[in-house]
Amino acid sequence: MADGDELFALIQGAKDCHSLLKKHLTKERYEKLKNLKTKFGGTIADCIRSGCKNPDSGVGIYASDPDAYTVFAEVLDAVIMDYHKIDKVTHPVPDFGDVNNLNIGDLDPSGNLIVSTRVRVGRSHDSFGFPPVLKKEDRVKMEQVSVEALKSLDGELAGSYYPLSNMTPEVQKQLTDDHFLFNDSDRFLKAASGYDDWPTGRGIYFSANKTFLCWVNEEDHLRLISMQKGGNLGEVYKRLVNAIHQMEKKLKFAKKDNMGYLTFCPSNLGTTMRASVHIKIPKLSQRADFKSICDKYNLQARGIHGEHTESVGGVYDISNKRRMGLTEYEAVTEMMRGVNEIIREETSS
Ligand code: ADP
Ligand code: CIR
Repeated sequence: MADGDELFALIQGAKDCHSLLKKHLTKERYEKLKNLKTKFGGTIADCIRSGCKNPDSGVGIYASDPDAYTVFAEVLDAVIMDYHKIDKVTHPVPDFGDVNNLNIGDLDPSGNLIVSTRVRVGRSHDSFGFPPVLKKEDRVKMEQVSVEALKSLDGELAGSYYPLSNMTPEVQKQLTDDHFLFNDSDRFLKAASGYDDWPTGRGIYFSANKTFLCWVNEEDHLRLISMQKGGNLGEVYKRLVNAIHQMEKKLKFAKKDNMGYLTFCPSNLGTTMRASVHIKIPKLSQRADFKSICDKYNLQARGIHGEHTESVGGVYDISNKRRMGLTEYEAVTEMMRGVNEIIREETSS
């Protein structure tokens, strides 16, 4: 495996590379960090491997473990401030709003534009590192602890856990095509050790009607997901908040005072929340100002099979881009305002 100096030489030599890693990992910073180790044994090489091997990365750096956010703060803080557009690494205490009196409803009562709505958060066990420092036994242990907590969920969150190792390729493909399940096809995550020991320790939990799901040991230790057909963001958000509260009674998650919840990728820190719609915008998406409208409302547009995929038939995944420096309630309402504007533009053009 390439060591830190080799990786750093790769990124320094990369032409036409616009990642936040390249921008913020100066020679001086690299020299200061190259011999440090986190309490989980993580190194700067573990953090930058993916970004150095994939110069077309947008971010290019992952945290080897929760402690990396302290030990490698010199470079990670700079990336975090740049990505989340904040002047100081700071994050408010969690605030999900008053879920019984939400000012969030159906974003598309006509049912013509929004195909489905999904809100997810990432959570990390505070006693385990992230993929580059995990061993097979850690993955198995984490899966056990996570599944035990998931099995205690009740009401509409009650469901079953399906380990990937027991799943037929046909079922796996169907769940993936239907947007419920992850796979091992992200080359950025792969280069960051995200698929080591695959499929050991990985699996999916879902409720009977698949409106609440949890990914175990995909990019993050846990991804809690609420989703349903149509545009009722209020129902989706409320279900997710209930799941988060129930899981927090069972497990201790990694958090840092000025950063909120800690995740493998610095782009997910803070609220870790991504609220998205799959929305039909054939007209707006062809307009030259589509990107600038998304930027203006702090939205991100993705293809319909997830990050780094393409749109199919004018359907886009539109979500909040910022997750840090604002509360959960602010993140979801930022997305709501932006999607309302996207719908206004699409229907008036
Ligand atoms: P995340 O980082 O939130 O996990 P990805 O971009 O990797 O997101 O997408 C994960 C999966 O979730 C993909 O299958 C994607 O199609 C699906 N997905 C995302 N948003 C929605 C949505 N609003 N409706 C249905 N599926 C969605
Ligand atoms: C990259 O740097 O492009 C990949 N490591 C993925 C980053 C994920 N998040 C993002 O852009 N929001």
